[in-house]
Amino acid sequence: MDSKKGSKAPGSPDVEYFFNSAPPLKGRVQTSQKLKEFVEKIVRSSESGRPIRVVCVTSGGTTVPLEQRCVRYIDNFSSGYRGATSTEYSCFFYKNGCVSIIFSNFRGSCQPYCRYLPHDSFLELFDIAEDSTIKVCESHDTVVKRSIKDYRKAVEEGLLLKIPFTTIFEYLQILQMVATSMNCLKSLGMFYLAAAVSDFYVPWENMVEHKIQSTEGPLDMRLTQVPKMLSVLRKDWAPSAFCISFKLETDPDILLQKADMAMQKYSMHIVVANELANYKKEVTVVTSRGKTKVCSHGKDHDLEAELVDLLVDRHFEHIKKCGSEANGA
Ligand code: PAZ
Repeated sequence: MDSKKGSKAPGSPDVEYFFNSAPPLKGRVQTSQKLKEFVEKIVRSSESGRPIRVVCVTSGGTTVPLEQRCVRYIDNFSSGYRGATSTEYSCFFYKNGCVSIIFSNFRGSCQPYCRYLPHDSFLELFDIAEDSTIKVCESHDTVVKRSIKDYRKAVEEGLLLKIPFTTIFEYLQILQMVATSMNCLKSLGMFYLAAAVSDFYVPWENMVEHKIQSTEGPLDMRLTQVPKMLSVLRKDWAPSAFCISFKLETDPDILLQKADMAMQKYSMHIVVANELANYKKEVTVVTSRGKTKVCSHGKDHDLEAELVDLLVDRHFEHIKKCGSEANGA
């Protein structure tokens, strides 16, 4: 949207422009410190003979603010279920203790270890006992205990670090920080980029400060293309990490072709292709070796179980391959 007269929108997508013109990330110093401590702890464990894999899972949508003092924004449909569920399965398939997850998620989207809790109302979880204390309803007792236990274990053992974002500016600044912190882990790092990231945005300097007024008539918007950060992640931020991106389309006729293109263009190791109409029931794992369909087998079965199992195997192969390359094999 060209609402600030005289300011120049960049003619082409540009990574440097994006980062230089983005509003500073709130809490950058604290986030960077937390990341540093998290990764250092992992490196220490790896040095003492217990190689730990680190998976950065991105999850949920991103918003594109339309005003600097944001009242309105562009959003998307992503619930964060895939990222949250995959986080839990990753802990399972790598075997607890052998993987740490950096879970970067859209604020308010699904969280790991919460998927068995009721979605409708938080208040339905609780009852007031006769002595006026609050207790969990008997019907939810088992799932609540299990969620608390699994979640606390993951956090206390340093296996889960959550870094939330809301806007596209925050998402990409955080991804850059996480990726550069994980670079030292080389092939032990994996990126599982399930977040639905906006392809278009309004550069901060072109954005009006105050709420857009309807009295000014119809709204003409010009959105700039978000630079393709996947290439930067692969080439500069964490070149040895194992990278999986997701591709969502609504038109089944172009889905696999777009996934192939994404794999080649951004040098992804794997692209997981899914179609909006059935993304909870079926995905296609696209690799240079071919395509594999992964399906859900019913209402109570998450396809993420098979998906993560397959991806963990591929990550181990990648680690092995990088190890033999480093040893000149
Ligand atoms: O978050 P969710 O479980 O509702 O949806 C997951 C998904 C469809 C956003 C994910 O599988 C995906 O395809 N992410 C990438 C979307 C894209 O930018 O193409």
